[in-house]
Parts: sequence; structure tokens; C-alpha cells
Amino acid sequence: METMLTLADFIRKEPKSIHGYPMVYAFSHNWERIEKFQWRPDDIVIATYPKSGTTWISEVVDMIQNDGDIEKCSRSAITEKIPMLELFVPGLRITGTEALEKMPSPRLIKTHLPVDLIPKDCWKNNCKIIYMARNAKDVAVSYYHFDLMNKLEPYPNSWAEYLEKYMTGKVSYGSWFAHVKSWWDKKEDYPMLYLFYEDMKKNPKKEIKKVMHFLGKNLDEEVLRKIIHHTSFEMMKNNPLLNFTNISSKMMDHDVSSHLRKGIIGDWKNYFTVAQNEIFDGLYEKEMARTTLKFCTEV
Ligand code: PPS
Repeated sequence: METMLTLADFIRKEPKSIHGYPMVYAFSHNWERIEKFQWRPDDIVIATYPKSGTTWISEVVDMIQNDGDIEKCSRSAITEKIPMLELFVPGLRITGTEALEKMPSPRLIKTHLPVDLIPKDCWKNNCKIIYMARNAKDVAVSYYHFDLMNKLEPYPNSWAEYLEKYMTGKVSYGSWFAHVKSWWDKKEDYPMLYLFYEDMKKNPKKEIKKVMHFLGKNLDEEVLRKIIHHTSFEMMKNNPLLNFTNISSKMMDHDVSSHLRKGIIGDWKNYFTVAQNEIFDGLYEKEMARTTLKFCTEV
């Protein structure tokens, strides 16, 4: 049955509910593959809500793991060397779980799954988890532009319409609030590294060092400088192995928007109207009232 499906069957579809969470329609197919996923104790998981700097932190982790060796880190496109667990596009025969099964250890695994959807063995296996969060408003703007170009998502229509869906948690992977909070809470009973995009922007060296210590590595200053340079926005934007241009235009139209678009803190100010901002702040206050989690939205 699955082999009869083509990419066209997955283009511009509304997300489908998986255990109550809206999931990218294509990825929702054959969900048992996620539930049956075999973790390995030396897996390193990079978890994020979409558009929170996943690609950035992923390349940082790979550089650290490879002691800053750019040649080793250029072994393949980031989408291949760090597969996304839930990725499933039957028409293109791309499956995150299959790619991961074939991969030698230690594996680097990308996921946007909320805590509740992470295959349970992850916790038993003591996999190393790095979570990166980014402020809600810049994520909304980045996600909107991504959905304009990413045909696996429904077409977002106007910014106003998209923001409404985002605020009500009807976009793929659900509510930003629930995602960042549940991972923040998970940190209480599971040792993980919780990072912020904004901290990486302000002081990449400090954050990269945190990752380095978390991974049990000790790299000298020269290597750290190399990592900072190689993973800067400009370098990554122009690196075809890191900017997603390897992904077929049938899935992503890079003429509409780039995966590495602006890479700044505060771009939301160019999109939120005063009224939208007031409504958003009201919701934010309510949703974030009972958490110690704090974000920065401007420099
Ligand atoms: S995805 O598709 O969910 O995995 O996207 P993700 O990589 O999480 O997020 C994409 C946004 O991260 C920005 N980005 C960076 N910012 C600063 N420095 C570096 N090196 C960097 N790499 C990626 C990217 O530009 C997207 O944000 P926006 O605001 O759209 O530019």
C-alpha cells in the first residue's frame, strides 16, 4: 500500500493528530516505526521545537564530536549525517528510523517531538539529550516563512491567519508553550542540557563550551574558534551541506524563502502588529505563569 503513495499525496496537507499532538501529515504515517525505535545508550539527541536553531546546534555538536575537523563534518549533508527521527516521506522513500538503524554509533539524532511522543526507551537508555529553545515570537516568524516554502506543511496563507493557528497550537508539533515547558520540566527528572538560541547568539563560545562539557570533551581555544566560525550564520547560510538546498524543490522551494533566512533575535518586530503583540503578550503571560522558564526576545 505505502509503495503506491507518491509525494503528491503528502503535499500541503493539514497535520494529523498523533496522541493528541498535530503531526506533519507525511510523518504521521506508519507511526509504529517511532514507537518501536531502538535507542542505543550512546545516542545523542538534539531536541527542539521547529525553527529554534536545530540545524545550528546540530552542526555545533557534530563539530565537537569530530574535534573541529571540518573535513569529517563535511562527510554528507546535515539532513543525512544527523537524521530526523520522525521524518517519513513515502513518495521519496526517506525514513528517519531506517537511516538511523543503519548508522554506526554514536548516532546524532534530530527530533522535534514533544516529550510525550519520545519513544519511551530513550529514558531507560540514558541517551544524552540537548534541547534548544528559542523565543516564541521569533519562532512564529521563522515557522511562517518555513511553511511558505516547505510543501509538507499546509500553506500558511496570511501572517495573521498563521499567527492565529500558531497561538492556538494548531501547527505541526502543537503548542510552542507546551513544548518548551514540558522539556523544561523533564529536565527535573532526566539530566539533559537545556539551551537557548538567544544565548548562543549573544555568546556562542560560552554555550559551545557547555555542550562540550556535556559531551565529555575538552577542546582547546583554537578548535573552539574554528567551531564558532564554521557555525556562524554567514558560513552556514552559504554551505550547501548545511542550508538544506540538498532537499528536493518538490519538497522545499528555496526561491520562496531560505532555511537560513535571517538568523537574528527580534525579527518578530517586523511582523507583529501592535494589536497582535498585545494579544500575544496576554496569552504568553497566561501560559507561562507557572514556569520558571524565561526567554529573551530582543538584544
Ligand atoms: S528546522 O527546520 O526546524 O530544523 O529549523 P531550525 O534549524 O530549527 O531553525 C531555523 C532557524 O535557525 C536559524 N539559524 C541560525 N541562526 C543563527 N546562526 C546560525 N548559525 C543559524 N543556523 C540556523 C535560521 O536562520 C532560522 O531562523 P530564521 O529566523 O528563520 O532566520
